[in-house]
Amino acid sequence: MLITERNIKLKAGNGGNGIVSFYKRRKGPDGGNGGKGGSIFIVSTSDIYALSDLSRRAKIKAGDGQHGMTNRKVGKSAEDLEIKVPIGTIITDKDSKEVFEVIDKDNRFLLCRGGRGGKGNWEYRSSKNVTPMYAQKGFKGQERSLYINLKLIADYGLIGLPNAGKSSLLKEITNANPKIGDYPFTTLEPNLGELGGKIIADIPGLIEGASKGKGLGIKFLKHIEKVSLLFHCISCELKEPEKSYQQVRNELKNYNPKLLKIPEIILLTKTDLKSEKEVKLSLKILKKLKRQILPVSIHNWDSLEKLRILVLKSFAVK
Ligand SMILES: Nc1nc2c(ncn2[C@@H]2O[C@H](COP(=O)(O)OP(=O)(O)OP(=O)(O)O)[C@@H](O)[C@H]2O)c(=O)[nH]1
Ligand SMILES: [Mg+2]
Repeated sequence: MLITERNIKLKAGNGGNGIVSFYKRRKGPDGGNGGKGGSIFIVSTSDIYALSDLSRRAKIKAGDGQHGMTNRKVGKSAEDLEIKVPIGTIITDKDSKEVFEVIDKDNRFLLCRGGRGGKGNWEYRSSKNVTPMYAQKGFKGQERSLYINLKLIADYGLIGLPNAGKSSLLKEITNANPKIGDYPFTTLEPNLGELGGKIIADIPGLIEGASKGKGLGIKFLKHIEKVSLLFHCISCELKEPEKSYQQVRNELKNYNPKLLKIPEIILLTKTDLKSEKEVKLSLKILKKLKRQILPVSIHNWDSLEKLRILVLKSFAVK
């Protein structure tokens, strides 16, 4: 499943304590310093599914440094951790409001600094005090409470009336796992899926008046403003498919007329529910719109394969 949002706590390791200790015979101090706590780094990756590794963990903690030892031995430092996040991730510290953007391929930066180890009593020896009875505690590792948000810009959009089968298609052709229901407005938030490195957005169904705030779709139209191709889903259950088409186009136009300029392909969906003759009739009606049309059904593997190929080779579409 493509994870695009996550709340997570990160805690770098604490430094180990310095210790108080003395050489047996010489009596001088020999308490060693504590080791350093592990730090946490963020590393960028082009794997857009990387956040799913974080999904099972609400808190990630790096190890603590070891305490100092006798004979001036420094405690072992803990290993640093690296957290992989996809390029396009925005990390916000919920307390300090600092924002970290992961933009480039080779980003690696420190997010939580591990605590320094405390000094052992050997470090505190002086001519005035040859037997210091104190040592320093290790410093605390940095802790952050974060909101991680992956801003994926969709390449393609799935649009249409509620219940047209948009989410079902996204589920079939990508590894997204959206909610599907036999009622309108099943999708409440856009779903994103990936196929061949392209991101497909499935937005909630649009209804008449959507551009004026009816239903849910309008506030999500911004997700498809920058797509290079729209898949306009029309269910072949509809008696007047061209009306459904115009309704949705009207809403696009009212929201932003530029949306009408985006190339589109019509998907006549749920073809298994109608006879071949009825499907042909719907196709004939829709042909008047002078768009490329693909009849599809989630129960027809061939049609889904054609759709996948269309997505993968969409540069061929003008
Ligand atoms: N028989 C059949 N049913 C389908 C097909 N595609 C979708 N459905 C069913 O149609 C209903 C609606 O599907 P969704 O994928 O949730 O539709 P949607 O367009 O995402 O709907 P909203 O999110 O409400 O806008 C569900 O009951 C699906 O199982 C299909 O090709 N054939
Ligand atoms: Mg849906």
